[in-house]
Amino acid sequence: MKILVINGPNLNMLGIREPDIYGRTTYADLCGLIENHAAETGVQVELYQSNHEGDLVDKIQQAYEKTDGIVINPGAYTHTSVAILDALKAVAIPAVEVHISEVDKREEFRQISYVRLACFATISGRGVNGYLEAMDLLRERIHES
Ligand code: CA2
Repeated sequence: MKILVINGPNLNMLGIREPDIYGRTTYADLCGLIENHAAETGVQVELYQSNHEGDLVDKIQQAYEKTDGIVINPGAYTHTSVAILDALKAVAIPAVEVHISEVDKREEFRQISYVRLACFATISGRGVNGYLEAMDLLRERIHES
C-alpha cells in the first residue's frame, strides 16, 4: 500500500516560528515521524512539500493510479484553492485533510475549506500526530475496499 503525504506552503517552516500555534516539531522531524509510522505499519510512504499551487496540482495528478491514498495539509491553499479540490476529485484517490492547528476555532477565513469537499475525513487540532492518525484512517479505508 502506498500513501502520499502532501504539505503545502510554509509547512517547511514548521517549528521555526509560531510554536504556540504549530508546535516545535520541525518539518524534518515531521518527515521522520511519518516515515517511522509507515515502517511500523507496513506502508510505503512518499513525502512532498511545495509552496506552489500548480506544483501541488501536478503532484496530485501524478499520483493517479500509482498511489492508494493521500494525506494532505494544503496550508493556506485549503481556504482558497478550487484547483487543488478539482485535482483531488479528478484522481479520485481516497484522501484525508490534515491541519495541525484547530482551524475551525481560528479566524473565519480559516474555517472555509475547499479541499475538504474531496476528502472522506478531516483531522484538525491534533498537532503533528494528526498526520499519523490520517495514515491510520487511510489504511482502514483501503483495507475495507
Ligand atoms: O493548521 C494547519 O495545519 C494549517 O494548514 C497551517 C497553515 C495555515 O495557513 C492553515 O490555515 C492551517 C500554515 C502553514 C504553516 O505556517 C507557518 C507559519 C509560521 C511558522 C511556521 C509555519
